[in-house]
Parts: sequence; structure tokens; C-alpha cells
Amino acid sequence: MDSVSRRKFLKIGGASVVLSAATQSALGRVEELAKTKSSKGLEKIPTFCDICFWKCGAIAYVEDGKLWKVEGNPLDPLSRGRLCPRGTGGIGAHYDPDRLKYPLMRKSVRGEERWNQVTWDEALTFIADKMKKIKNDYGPEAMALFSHGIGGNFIKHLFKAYGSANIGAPSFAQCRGPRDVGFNLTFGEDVASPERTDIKNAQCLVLIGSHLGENMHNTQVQEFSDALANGVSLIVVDPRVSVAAGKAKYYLPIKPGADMALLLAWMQVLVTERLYNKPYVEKYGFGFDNFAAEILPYSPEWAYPETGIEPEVIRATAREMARYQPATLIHPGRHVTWYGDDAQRSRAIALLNALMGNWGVKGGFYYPVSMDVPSYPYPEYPHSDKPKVDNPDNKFPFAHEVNTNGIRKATISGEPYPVKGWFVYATNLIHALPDEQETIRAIQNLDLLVVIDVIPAEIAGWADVVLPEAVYLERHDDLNVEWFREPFISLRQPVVEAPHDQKPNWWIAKKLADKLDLGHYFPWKDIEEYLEHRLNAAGLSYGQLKKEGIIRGEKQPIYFAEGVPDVFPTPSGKIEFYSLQLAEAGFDPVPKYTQPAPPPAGFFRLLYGRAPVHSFSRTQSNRVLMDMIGENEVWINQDIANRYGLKSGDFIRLKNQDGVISNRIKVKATERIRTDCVYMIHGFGHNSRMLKFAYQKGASDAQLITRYKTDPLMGGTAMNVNFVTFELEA
Ligand SMILES: Nc1nc2c(c(=O)[nH]1)N[C@H]1C(S)=C(S)[C@@H](COP(=O)(O)OP(=O)(O)OC[C@H]3O[C@@H](n4cnc5c(=O)[nH]c(N)nc54)[C@H](O)[C@@H]3O)O[C@H]1N2
Ligand SMILES: Nc1nc2c(c(=O)[nH]1)N[C@H]1C(S)=C(S)[C@@H](COP(=O)(O)OP(=O)(O)OC[C@H]3O[C@@H](n4cnc5c(=O)[nH]c(N)nc54)[C@H](O)[C@@H]3O)O[C@H]1N2
Ligand code: SF4
Ligand SMILES: [Mo]
Repeated sequence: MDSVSRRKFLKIGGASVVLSAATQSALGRVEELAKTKSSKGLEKIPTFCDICFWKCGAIAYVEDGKLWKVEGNPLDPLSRGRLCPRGTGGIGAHYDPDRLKYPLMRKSVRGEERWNQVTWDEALTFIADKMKKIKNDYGPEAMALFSHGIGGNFIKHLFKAYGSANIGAPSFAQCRGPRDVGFNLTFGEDVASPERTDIKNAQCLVLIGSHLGENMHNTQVQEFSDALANGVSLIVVDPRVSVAAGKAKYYLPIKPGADMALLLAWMQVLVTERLYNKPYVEKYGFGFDNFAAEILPYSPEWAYPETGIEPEVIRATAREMARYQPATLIHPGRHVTWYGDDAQRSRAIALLNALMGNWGVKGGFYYPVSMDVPSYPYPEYPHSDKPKVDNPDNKFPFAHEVNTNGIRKATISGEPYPVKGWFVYATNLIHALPDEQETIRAIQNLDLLVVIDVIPAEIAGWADVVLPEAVYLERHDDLNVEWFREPFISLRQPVVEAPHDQKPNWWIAKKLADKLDLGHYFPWKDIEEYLEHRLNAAGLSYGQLKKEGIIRGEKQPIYFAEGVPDVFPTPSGKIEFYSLQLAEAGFDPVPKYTQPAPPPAGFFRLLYGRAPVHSFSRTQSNRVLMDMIGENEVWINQDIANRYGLKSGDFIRLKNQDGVISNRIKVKATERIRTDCVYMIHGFGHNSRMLKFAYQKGASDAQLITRYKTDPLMGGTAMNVNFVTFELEA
């Protein structure tokens, strides 16, 4: 990456990301640590990153068995040879002194972090015995798996072989679930990950609560940077002046929770002024006339008191979108579990995009493609007569993945049937699910809690058995067969050895399968045999993949204009402006607006989001990344701060509507946020004592999220419904 593009890339990430002198020196220290005497010379080993789920292709530089840096792999279409700052800092995960080193078993009561160090054989025998007993007493469905990321694939396979399909990830009900449901109901397909957004070709881009630049999903940030360089007209809607908002042509500081009102008013303008893409809507739309009639009352004047956005600004931005259609992209966002109307709000975003005529069109949403690599020919999984535990009586009819919070609920109530064991792979449920106490109540009902992690995160503190995993730089994982603009596969492979007795997930799954008498589901000797088998079946070379990290396929059509068939797998076969499916299930066929409950007097709505150099609660033990942002701050509007006598740098505590008080957190008094809300970065405020370095640095938003609203369509947990006030005596 040349220095100009590097600077441009980092600039999008906000001033705070420009590698500070301190960071340079931290990297220097790690390099120093790594560079003892060299005899083998320098090796460059390709793999792909796991500091978040974007899976950027990377090249690790290893000298004499020591890792000293990771860079982007130029062959990789996702990273285009550049990692984000988190990816570059990924080496800190390997060198973290607070890592889990050996298998641990709980000494006394759950939640007391007191442990016995045990061997892998002892730990896995204990787990297998418990799992057999649970299967015997309650059936295999009484074991549930929480798993996030590609590393969970072999554990998922083990669970299916054992007989349980109760497998959930927080990436559905706490993240993108409502978005994918809203888009599915409209176009018959979802937005997927990596998002199929054609940002680089958009001429007008609308970010409504998505803050690319702090949200550092690499390809999107690079494409955003390209689009800005090409003069994209940017409209940003956010109660806070995000990094992206700072670059916008129109910045709309919306009242939190009123996005649906704005979306309806925008659509009303486009329809009443007949500015939408008429030929596209006529060709592909279903129920447009009903839709148009339903949105008629939502004028900009109606929306003004709800949103705080002047009618003229609403009209001007709607016209701006119309000007560039079909290359106007209203970004669907990703973490959309906000106010409880989330699937319907996402559907409104889908409909606004449909009015632009951008689905299947350059500058809108493309059709992702992938390489054809057969899955491994395993024996068939056992059949279960029980439905999944998370959604009894199909209460949430549009949930198409398992809801983590549904498993939690069933674990507490024993309904529709008992859940007695949890297996937790790479998700820190204490920070990821709202209402920590509900999670703890569920955990107290379990006969078995197993946690596989790389650091002693909060969830590990509650476990009966903690299994230390080798970090991504030290292991193979399943093959990444990516769906993207162009087809490619990528390989994760070890670049260094695990420093202690940590093991990779595939090894853990296979060993446990043996002890559960399920060894025939893992017929391969080791993961390389598995990978080679899959590549051979696809007519590809494992040798080439090992050497290059990436194999790219032939480019394929991704737009209607290039030959992608223009079919919509909805019930009507068209884009559903009016949804009969929703009407039949008793929901609004066209989205409607409900006003969110306002903050109580003296309270402010708690908002939260991403920091460009951290991933959730997983990176606060990483010394390299902590050197860039070492704690979080709470953004408070300057006038409000003045009223409370607060200035930037002061420490306070936040107290929520239920009396929960946070750790100490630094004040950032700023004009860049509305007066009715405060904002903080998610992931800080660790209370696990074993996380020696991260312990109590900053405050945890999750701890303050004691309430949530449930999305009636799909069961997701809306978390922007909590309010805080200030405890000045920190
Ligand atoms: N309050 C609040 N809650 C949220 C969010 C929020 O912003 N605020 N965001 C939501 C969103 S968008 C999402 S996607 C989810 C994310 O939810 P999670 O994916 O659960 O996020 P983390 O808190 O980072 O927890 C990840 C855990 O995996 C561990 N880990 C990291 N690498 C490895 C590895 O290689 N192997 C193993 N075995 N473990 C590993 C980490 O140490 C950490 O304990 O959270 C959701 N919940
Ligand atoms: N660096 C980094 N990047 C990441 C991640 C990470 O952990 N670190 N995680 C990745 C994942 S899994 C996800 S899901 C995405 C999440 O990234 P995004 O989908 O971009 O969402 P959030 O981080 O939740 O950011 C929320 C933004 O919405 C604003 N907001 C809050 N309430 C409202 C409202 O009522 N209306 C509007 N219009 N705006 C509002 C907040 O001020 C904030 O700017 O980030 C991804 N990228
Ligand atoms: S976006 Fe950053 S952290 Fe995520 S995989 Fe890519 S380089 Fe790694
Ligand atoms: Mo997410």
C-alpha cells in the first residue's frame, strides 16, 4: 500500500486512527519482542484476518518462528492488499500475555473466577460425560451452541452430529437480522455479508445510522473512500456527527428513533412529486398503488416534529436522491437492532431503494457470486422431531435464523423444552446480549457451560470448563468460499505456533466427537486432509492455495444489465411494495411509524457504536490496539455538559433507568451530538479480573442495556431503548 493511499484510508477512519507516535512505538515494541536472532530468514505466509468477520486476506511476516507483522494480501479482492488498523494490530492477539493458556475447570461456584488447570483429556472427558448424560435425560436438543464466526464451523458440525440444531449467533438477533428480514420481505433476498452494496459506483450515498469509517469493514470503507474521491453526493442521518457525517453534503441530525418517520416522508415526496424510477417500478413492482396510498399522509410537515428535520431539508434530500437514480444507494446498515420497529424500518429502507430502481443495478445492489466448492461428504445428521427451541409456536414468523435470546429464554423457562447445556464458541454473551442479568439467570439453570475463547472474557468467568483456543494466526480454519463481486476462496493457515497449550477448534471438535462416539462424523485425519479433499473435489490445487492464500475464479455477471436473471424470489415474483405475507401474518403490509418513548426527565438516550481500532469486546486486551484507543469516552452535548458543570476529561459514572451504575468513564463534551442522547463505544468496561490489562478500562454499554424491545416480526432485541443520567462523584 503506497503512503498516499494509506493516508487516505486512515483519514476515512477518523483522525484518531492516524497511527500515532505511541502506536508506532507499540508496533516497534512488538517487532522488537518478535525479532530475536534470525537464522531461517524471512517467511511470508498468507492467511486471512479474524479480528472481525470481514475475512480480509493477509500476509504474515515471520522470522525464525516469530511473527513481526501482518499486511494485506494484494491478491485478495476484499482487502485489495490493505488491512484496516485492527487487522494490522492483529499481531497483538498472538502476543497478548493475558491469553488463556491451558484448559481450566471451575473450582467452586459459577461466576467465581477460581480454577483448576487440567489436561485436554480431562476437560474433554468431563464435557463428553456431561453431554452424554444430558442427551440421555433430556435429548440432544437440550444442548445449545452459541457460535460466532467461521471458526465455529467444526463445532457446529459436531452439534448437528450430536443431534441439536439449536445453534445461534449474536449476528442475527443482536445485529443484522431485522435488516435481512426487511430486505427478504421486499426483494426475496437479503443483503448478506459482505454486503452486496455497490458503494464504489454509487453517485448518491445515504448513510442512515451506519457510520462507515468508524465501522471499519474494510472493503466498504475503501469503496466509500473511492466514492468520495469520485464526488459522490453523501447524505448522512445520525444524531451524532460521525466521521462520515463530517464528509456529507447533507447532514441530518435526526431525533433518535425517528428514522421510520423520515423514510416514510422521503418516500412520500418521491411518490407525490413522481420522482421515483417509474419504468423500474412498473416492470418489477407489486402492490405499488396500495403502497402509494398508504404513505400519502406522511408528508415532510408531518415528519418535522417527529424527526426534528425541516420539511425543506427532507424535500431537498429526496430530490437529491432522485437526481442520481438508479445509482443512488441507501445503505441498509448492519447493526440495526435499535427500537423494536427494526425489521419494518429496514423494509422501509428496502422500499426506498426499490423506488430508486437500484436492485441488480450498478451503483445499487449487485448479485454476489462464488466459486463452486462442494462441502465435505459427511454422513447424514440424525433427525430431530423437536422444532428449534428459540421460537416456540413460530411466534416470530419471519425469523429465518436462530435467536440467541430465544435460547436464553427457553433456558430460563424450560419451555418449549428444557435446555441444560450451553457450548459457547467465540462470543462474549455477557457483552453481546442485552440484559446481562437475564443471561446470568439462564446460566444458573444449566448443568453444563463450556466456553471456548482465546482470552478470559466475562463469559469464560461463568463457565464450568474453559477451553483455550489458538488464535487465528496459529491455526487452520474451514475454507472461506466467499460470496462477493467476483468469485474467490481463501485459506486460513497457521503462521506461528500457539505459545502454550492452546488448540484449534477443529482439533477440539474432532477429539470431543471421538469421546461422544461420533468419530465417524470426522473421518479425516487432520484438517489439511479435509481441506485438500474439498479443493480436489472442486478441481483446485491445495498447494497453490497454501502458497498464495487466495484462488480467484472467472468474473461473472453481477448486474441485470450483464445478464443476471431479473427474478425476485418473493411470493409475487416481484418487488413487494405491498406485502401480502405480512398482512396474512397480522403485520403492516406497508411500514407505519410508531413514536419511540422519550427519555424521562433528566435522562439521555444511550447510543453506542464502533471504534475504528476495536472489535466489540474482543480487542481490549490487545496491547497494540489499546495503544491507539485505551478506553472509551461518553459523548455529551456541550450545553448539557455545561449545565452539569462537566468538561472533557472529567470522569463520571452513568446510571441507567433501572439504577445500574457503570464503571468510571471519561467525558467528551462536544457540539457533535444532540442534546437528548449520549454516545459511547461498545466493548470496553471489562469486569473479568483475569483480563488484567483491560480490567475496568472505560465503561460497558452492555451493562447499562438492561432493557430491550423485541421485534415482533423476527424476535431481534432492540437495544437503543435505555436511558442514562450522570453520577458526578466518580
Ligand atoms: N451492548 C451492545 N451489544 C451488542 C453490540 C453493541 O454494539 N452493543 N453489537 C452487536 C453486534 S453488531 C454483534 S455482531 C455482536 C458481536 O458479538 P460477539 O461476537 O459475541 O462479540 P465480542 O464481544 O467481541 O465477543 C467475541 C468473543 O470471542 C472471543 N474470540 C476472539 N477470537 C477468538 C478465536 O479465535 N477463537 C475463540 N474461540 N474465541 C475468540 C473474544 O475473546 C470474545 O470473548 O454483539 C452485539 N451486541
Ligand atoms: N471498527 C469496527 N468496525 C466494525 C465492527 C467493530 O466491532 N469495529 N463491527 C462490525 C459489525 S458486526 C457491525 S454490525 C457493524 C456495525 O456498524 P453500523 O451498522 O455502522 O452501526 P453501529 O456501530 O451500531 O453505529 C451506530 C450509528 O448509528 C447512530 N445512531 C444511533 N441511534 C440512531 C438513530 O436513532 N437514528 C440514526 N439515524 N442513527 C442512529 C450512532 O450515532 C452511530 O453513529 O460494524 C462492523 N464494523
Ligand atoms: S476489516 Fe479489518 S479487522 Fe476485519 S477482517 Fe479486515 S483487516 Fe481484519
Ligand atoms: Mo454485527
